[in-house]
Amino acid sequence: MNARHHITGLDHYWLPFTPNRYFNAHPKLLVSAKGAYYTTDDGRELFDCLSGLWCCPLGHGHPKIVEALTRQAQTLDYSPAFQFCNPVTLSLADRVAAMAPAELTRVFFTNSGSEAVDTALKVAYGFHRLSGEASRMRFIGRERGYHGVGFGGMSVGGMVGNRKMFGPIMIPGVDHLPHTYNLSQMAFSKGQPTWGAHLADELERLVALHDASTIAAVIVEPMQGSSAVVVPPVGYLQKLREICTKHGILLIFDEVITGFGRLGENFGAQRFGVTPDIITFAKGVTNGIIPMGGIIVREEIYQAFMGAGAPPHAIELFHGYTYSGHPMAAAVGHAALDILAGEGLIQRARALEPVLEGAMHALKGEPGVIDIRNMGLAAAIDLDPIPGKPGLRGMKVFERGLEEGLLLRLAGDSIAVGPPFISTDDEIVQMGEGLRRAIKHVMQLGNA
Ligand code: PXG
Ligand code: PLP
Repeated sequence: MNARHHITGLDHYWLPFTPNRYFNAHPKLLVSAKGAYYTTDDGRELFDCLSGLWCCPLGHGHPKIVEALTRQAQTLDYSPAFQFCNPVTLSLADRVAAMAPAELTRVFFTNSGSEAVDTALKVAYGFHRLSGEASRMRFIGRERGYHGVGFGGMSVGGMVGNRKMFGPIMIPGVDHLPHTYNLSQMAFSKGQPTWGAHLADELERLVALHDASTIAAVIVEPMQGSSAVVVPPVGYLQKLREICTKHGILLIFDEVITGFGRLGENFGAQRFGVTPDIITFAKGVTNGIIPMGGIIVREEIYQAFMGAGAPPHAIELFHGYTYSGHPMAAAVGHAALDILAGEGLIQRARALEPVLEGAMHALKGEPGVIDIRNMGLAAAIDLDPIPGKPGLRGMKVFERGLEEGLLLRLAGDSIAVGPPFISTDDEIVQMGEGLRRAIKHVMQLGNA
């Protein structure tokens, strides 16, 4: 991708989570998308290996979504989020709650995963405060966790790069569980590793250190996505649930990636058989087409706010966004959930899981491949880093992937994939083989 004299805007745009100087030297523009493919400005087709940024499982340009957008724009394009609601948003809350475990009944909408996480943390803290336990102010996150980039989400997050510049402005009182990844115990595991459930006992240690009376909530991704697909050990989430229940600590599952079918069930909660107190979601709820996120909470949590003794005309939760429950997003949400159900795409994701597992684990033994892991329609490959140049090998494979017609996701020297649920078996096998060729090519270059 070169000869980009026609590109304008490079002098003014600041890209998120991107090496901007590298991008300006090697700009990459996507100009259209249809189904599971993007088209670049120089006319190449790229298979959408990560479903956008994990958010477009139903593919691009679905006529039902286009139709829903058009209809909603003509009917009610915006309605104030405070003091008013609209039928589309109300009924979407019904549908989202119906997909969640039965105990989780109330939906609060946001516009992103980051906002969903900050909302969940505020609700968890407020719940305890209203329940007479205002000393529960701490949050426990986990190493390698990603919970977005708001102040709360950044603070409970555990990816060092996202934290180190901002140490002094983290929210106070946060501690972290150890991550569950251990190469020597779980290299090349398929699905859930059998080693590691005991790492949940570290929560008991944190409770002993801080005292349960100071801890509001534990927040984890049921399967870590951003730090390159870290699958929870068998029994680990069950243990976290037991320890939280025992100590009156709320358990928040951040399901921004795992929600809406990525693990072959509505939510990770159902795939793992563990019910949290709060679920955060975003991305797939609208197939990524209009931003939307939110939280789903247990009825008791909602009722704690409603029953707090304030007069009935008083606001119970001083929190919300101009675009909470935006009708355009809600209309797309309905269309996305119609497609998910009508086309049987969660079952399809489940059926594709062994295909993806086979395609990715077939790369075991390629030079430079040090681990492969997968669950649902998510997988990652770790590459042996070039000594002294972390991330460079991954970057080269990512670039070579473009030559192979693959839009891969780069996380340091890991490559993550999360293909659309509409992928064919063959597309997934071909993705694996294209990745193999990209890795072979880069390994032949050596450490230069
Ligand atoms: N929580 C989780 C678990 C996430 O995965 C967020 C919160 C934040 O959502 P927003 O909508 O504010 O970005 C996320 C987002 C990747 C990748 O390549 C992952 C995310 C975003 C962009 C890229 O893994 N996760
Ligand atoms: N900043 C200012 C000055 C505002 O008026 C508002 C909302 O009214 C916000 C920030 C928050 O914006 P949003 O509700 O889109 O999150």
